[in-house]
Amino acid sequence: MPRLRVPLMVMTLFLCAVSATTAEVIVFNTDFESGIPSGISGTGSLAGVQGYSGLGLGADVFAGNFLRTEAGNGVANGITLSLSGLPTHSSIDIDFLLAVIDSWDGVGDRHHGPDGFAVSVDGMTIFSTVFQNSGSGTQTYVPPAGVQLARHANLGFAVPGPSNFFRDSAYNMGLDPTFSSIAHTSSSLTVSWFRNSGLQINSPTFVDESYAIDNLRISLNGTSAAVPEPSSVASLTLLAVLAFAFRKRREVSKGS
Ligand SMILES: [Ca+2]
Ligand SMILES: [Ca+2]
Ligand SMILES: [Ca+2]
Repeated sequence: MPRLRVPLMVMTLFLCAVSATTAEVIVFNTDFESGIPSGISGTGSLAGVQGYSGLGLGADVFAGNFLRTEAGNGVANGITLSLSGLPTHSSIDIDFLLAVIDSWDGVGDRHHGPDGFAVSVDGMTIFSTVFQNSGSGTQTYVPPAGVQLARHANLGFAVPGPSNFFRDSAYNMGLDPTFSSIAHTSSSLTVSWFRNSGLQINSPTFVDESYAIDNLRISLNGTSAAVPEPSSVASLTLLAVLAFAFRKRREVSKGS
């Protein structure tokens, strides 16, 4: 049956295309404009973005409210997102805007700092750095291209008012490759944002640096696609055309 070879080969290719098809699926997405979504716990509270408003590009722009905390060091004092029931996947992307607010003192300040910030996935730290906004210390974080949205800018918040010590910075961390294609396969996911050193308390009521996140999005990579992607649709169309041609040829062959 030599005429069967072509359709069978095409069908095999098509099945391969379907089984190899993967998709990116967004499983969590918030801009904090409708409150704090379920799944988020910790010390964060909603705050107006003040001078951060409008910083960013495209869909990832600071606006309205973000989730801010002035709490101390460690995961228990940070912000945590917990998701469960995730479909099969091979890795995740974490997109978020980060506001580094007021007097982060970097490394090498004589009295304060290093003011460290970290992110963990399922308890494993994947990002750890030191920020500097103030007039002393140095920053260890070197933002990749496109990540930094503002640095040493007065964007609001400090109780004492604008000064060189209470400047601010803004970053689109989703553009830092650290937060793309993070190996992860579990059906549950825990992401924590937290300080891991520093935190300067100037009075019982005034913490002189804080951070906030906005436009938080979690995407899964390598999920099984329920709907064939365009390449598979093209294969399906090709298969249908060839099957039709094959049938026609067989009908002609029978008739002859
Ligand atoms: Ca917002
Ligand atoms: Ca400030
Ligand atoms: Ca400080």
